[in-house]
Amino acid sequence: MSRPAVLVARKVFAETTDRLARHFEVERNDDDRIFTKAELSAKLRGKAGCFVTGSERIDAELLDANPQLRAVCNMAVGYNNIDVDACNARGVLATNTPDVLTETTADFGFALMMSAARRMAESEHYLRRGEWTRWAYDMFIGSDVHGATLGILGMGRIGQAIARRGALGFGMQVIYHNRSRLPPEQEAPLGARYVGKDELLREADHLVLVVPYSAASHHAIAAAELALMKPSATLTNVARGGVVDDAALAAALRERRIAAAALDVFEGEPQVHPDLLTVPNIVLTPHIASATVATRRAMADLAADNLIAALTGAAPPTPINPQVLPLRPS
Ligand code: 8YV
Repeated sequence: MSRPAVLVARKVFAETTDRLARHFEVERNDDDRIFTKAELSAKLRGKAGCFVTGSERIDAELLDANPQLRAVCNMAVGYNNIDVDACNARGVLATNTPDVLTETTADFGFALMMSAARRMAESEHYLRRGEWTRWAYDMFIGSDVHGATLGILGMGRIGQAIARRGALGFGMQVIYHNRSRLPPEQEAPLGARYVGKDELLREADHLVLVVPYSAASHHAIAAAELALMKPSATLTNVARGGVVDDAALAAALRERRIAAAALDVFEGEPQVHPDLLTVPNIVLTPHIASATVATRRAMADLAADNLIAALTGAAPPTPINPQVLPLRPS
């Protein structure tokens, strides 16, 4: 029997593609160029499965052009790049990589929040420009993280891991807003208080966004929301671009309506809204919150585990839509 063919849509660890090659005919993308929609569709011809990242969009048109496709395995926890309804309608399995990146992403989210609060990027740029000629009592004066109120929008796994760092490591009061309230046994160890979104915006000293992107969370933070925040507050986004209205944020930062922001994700990335590049009080990183060697390895391994299981009749470890299982034969 011939082996199923799969596409690995982006360059990943050689160990990952070698492992997949023990099970499948693998087409790789060692140039790591992001395929256009038409190229991706053409590359998927004859493939039973694909290994993708957040950069590849999987939609109804692509699935219809490739009716033989049975599994789409994302190397990311967020899966707004995959039209899950379209997968469900066609019996295509979609998988993601939860859990393995939670602590690493929380570390980075916390680091970004601290950088914004203590003006690390802004002061580093000043130093590099050679402008540091003397000490001054109010030079890059920021706001404390310890003991402050940490506001979390989106209290999933990563939100809770950030809350844990704040509550247990930095003595912060944690408030959060989420679609649903956590059970008391999860709130209690964090001392976390569930609040409405407006209260979250009004009370947080440091607001961290960890909410998945969807039509419902599009521009969840725009001009009206920023207007509710304290002028001394910071905003950190490690969720997805599009959750924040970047133009509105740049205006709020420029006018010092909030103190500072830290963004790892951008609407339309890798493009960055030009206004964000010219405001001083912001830390900008290129979507690297999960980027440690161990975590990226674990994410790649889990995506590969899902693909191997899906196409060999085993149970995929982290399906998004398990209701499509068992998969039809190719
Ligand atoms: C990935 C992420 O690096 O997992 C996610 O949802 O945003 C990041 O960890 C990115 O999506 C690449 O697939």
